[in-house]
Amino acid sequence: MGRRMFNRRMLAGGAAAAAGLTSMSAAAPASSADVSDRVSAKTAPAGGEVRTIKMYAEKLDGGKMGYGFEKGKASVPGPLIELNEGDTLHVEFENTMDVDVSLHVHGLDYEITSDGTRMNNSHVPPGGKRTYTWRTHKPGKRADGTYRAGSAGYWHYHDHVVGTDHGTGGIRNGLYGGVVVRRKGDILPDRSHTIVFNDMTINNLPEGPDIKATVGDRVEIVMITHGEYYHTFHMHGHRWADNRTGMLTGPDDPTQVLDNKITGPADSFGFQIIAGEGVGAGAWMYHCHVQSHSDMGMVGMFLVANEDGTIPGHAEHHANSGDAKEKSGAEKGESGVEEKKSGAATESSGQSGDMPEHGHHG
Ligand SMILES: [Cu+2]
Repeated sequence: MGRRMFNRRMLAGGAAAAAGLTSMSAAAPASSADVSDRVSAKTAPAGGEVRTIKMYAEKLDGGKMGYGFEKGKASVPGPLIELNEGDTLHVEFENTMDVDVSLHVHGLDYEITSDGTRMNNSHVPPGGKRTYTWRTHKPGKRADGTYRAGSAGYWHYHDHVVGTDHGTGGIRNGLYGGVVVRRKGDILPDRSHTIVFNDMTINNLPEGPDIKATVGDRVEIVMITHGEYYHTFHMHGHRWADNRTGMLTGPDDPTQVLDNKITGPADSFGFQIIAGEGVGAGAWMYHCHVQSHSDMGMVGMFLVANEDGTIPGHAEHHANSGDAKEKSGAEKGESGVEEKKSGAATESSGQSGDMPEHGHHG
């Protein structure tokens, strides 16, 4: 995939730059076996854009419900929404379901009319539409001289009315998704994946989705928890920092480096890792580390391939076992994981994770 992805990324990135779009991550250099080949990482621009996107709530097979940018394209999780500090997003939301639904966001600025709860009548009846407006701001100082945090961070959105006034039924059935707000200068990933521990599932699947990468890819994980339980998120062979970006700023940054983090309902965090850095290609597990939870299927694979597409040990595993893991993987395909290839929105608008280009303006 190396050569093809290289060209697609460069083309998409060029188009994005020409259009003056700031929400999509810029094109990354070709994926490389050695990250030191990169001259410098791409970074987020300053925010300040005003954009409008469409969002739909839809019923899906198996009793699931999902959000999507296009009709008929809803997914679980819903598509990742990316903003830069200072951006405003108008979400033209439509309810295609037969029950009331809403869109409620964490971490961003919104007026009470965009709260997405019954308490203030900001939900949407069947067939109805409503525009939710989310704003973000840069860090700064208040009039009294105190520091005001910016909006940058890993956040999320979810329904707040299906089933109960807390959206318990909506969340249980899949009405949730990730939000990333970046600060000017933040390093941009090559691609992002949203992983949601929801009750005893990952992304409402019988077992966790595969996350695919090539050695050297800068992969962003947006990790969200919902439902009834506390979990611990663990990745094999890769680590991150327990701060806003998941990355250390330098040798003197005292932030703890982790490969396991406790997470409870409505928590969210994110980080970037270089696939296979220092450890190479492989089928790396990620899972909840509460033993009974991982035994019940809260396990997925971070499939890190070499440039030639091979994954050491992985093929043998499949050949030997022909096990349930492979079967379920074939059934779910790649739809279970919400993936957004940075800078690729112009070439795969049908993909659930891409911000639609027509939604950008200003
Ligand atoms: Cu768990």
